Amino acid sequence: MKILLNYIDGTLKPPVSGEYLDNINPARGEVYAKIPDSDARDVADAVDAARRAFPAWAGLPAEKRSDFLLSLADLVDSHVDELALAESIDTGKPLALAKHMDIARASVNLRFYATAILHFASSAHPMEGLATNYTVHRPVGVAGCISPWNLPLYLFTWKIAPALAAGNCVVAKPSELAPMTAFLFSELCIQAGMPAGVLNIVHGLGAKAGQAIVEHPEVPLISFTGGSSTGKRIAVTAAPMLKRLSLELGGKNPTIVFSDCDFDEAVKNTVRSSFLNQGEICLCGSRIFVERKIYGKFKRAFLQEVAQLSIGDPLHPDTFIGAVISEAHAQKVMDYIQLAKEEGGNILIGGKRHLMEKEHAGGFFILPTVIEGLSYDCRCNQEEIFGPVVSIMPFDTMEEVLHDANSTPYGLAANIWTLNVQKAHQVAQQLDAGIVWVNCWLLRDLRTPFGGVKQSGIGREGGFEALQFFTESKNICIKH
Ligand code: TXE
Repeated sequence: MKILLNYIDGTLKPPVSGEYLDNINPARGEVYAKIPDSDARDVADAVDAARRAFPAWAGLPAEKRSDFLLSLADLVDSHVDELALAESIDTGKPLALAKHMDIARASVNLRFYATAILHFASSAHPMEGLATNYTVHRPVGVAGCISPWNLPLYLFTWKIAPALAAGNCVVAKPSELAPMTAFLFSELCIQAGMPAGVLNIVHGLGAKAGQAIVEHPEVPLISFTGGSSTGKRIAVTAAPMLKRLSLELGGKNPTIVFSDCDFDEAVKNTVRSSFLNQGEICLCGSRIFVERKIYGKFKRAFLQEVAQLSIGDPLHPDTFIGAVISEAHAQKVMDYIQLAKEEGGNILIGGKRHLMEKEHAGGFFILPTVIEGLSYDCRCNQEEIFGPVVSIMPFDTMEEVLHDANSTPYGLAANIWTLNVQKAHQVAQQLDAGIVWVNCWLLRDLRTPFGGVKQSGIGREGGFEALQFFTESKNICIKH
């Protein structure tokens, strides 16, 4: 059985406690690896190492830091098959998705920030005849980066790449539910000759290792992606120390289908935006509002496509829906399906666990589920389920759909389907969301701001926004 280690001060180390946690393969429901049950002592070692490494790393020319990140990207590319297999086994997601989305994107994240830092220039503000101001962006110190289980290496690199490119050293904690690719990444860091202490990876529980990172007084900024309730806890812990926070939290995203859409495209993409990665993406649409004129037709076509989705062994090349992350999460999703029935919902398809045989008999599979008849304000339409479950509802007017779409405490992403440009602009402008896709979904340009409004988070990642988050701006004013 594989035993993972922490990556601290350039070397792989067991946890100080000597204790390990089980790492479970969700498609089999079996323990297949052990991960360090780290605590505040491991975090303290990691922070010390990061602090020691900081002056030299921050003092390197940006080109040098860029070179390190580019070599890491090359190593991710040359290990894509191994990393994708590890990601699939660790999370239950389809292998093909892990390869083409997760690992491909991890490499792109590293390359993007390796090159973005070369263009992150200082600005000058001359005061005619009096003085000149110039503003420099300095790295902050030790950044804490805490990432979730749904897109493990993808979101891990999305945080550490800008942090490192900007000249910070990092103490990172991947999710205890999906730690494997971060561990493999630490081996790649050693191979790439990353200077000791620049990146430190501490494995373990959120409430113990994660909390210790947030509590550590020498970690002045925290970048977190995960559940909204965890985000709030982090904010409470960080507030008395006035730490800088970037919180990317949950979503309950609306998909709005107008009758003047490209029908086939809308159906095909709504299936994808509902069920990709088992619906375990914060950007997935989970409330589908369809204009009443085409509601019946859309529902039939949508259900027909959903019925054809292949669910099962994540390693099989044709699988579209794999296992959800854990038994506890599967139970949470099933509890919401039960609640939906109590709230008056009618299960149009799915609604059950998908039972498999042999080595997958203990796996955490849930059939893609579509629910009709729920009111816009019931709990199933307001709370994040984060699984292969969507609710479909008819609407009559733009005012009505805007009201219902904006009714949740969340505001991460939204999806609009219409060929009427004017309508697309009107609706997009009025939706409470940080990201709106019109006639597409998950089309990402990494230069654009990424993040949510309301309970979906604080701050923006992506592009120069992330580099700004990971740096302090200092203005220097020189009198002529
Ligand atoms: O996430 P957690 P969980 C949502 C989704 C899901 C729910 C809970 O609805 O059902 O959150 O999932 C670390 N201090 N999303 O419990 O706990 C933890 O170890 C510091 C949405 O798995 O938020 C992990 O590394 N860190 C989402 C990370 O936080 C702490 C992605 C995320 O775990 C901590 C995942 C603490 N006190 C879940 N407690 C998205 N928006 O993409 C936990 N952690």
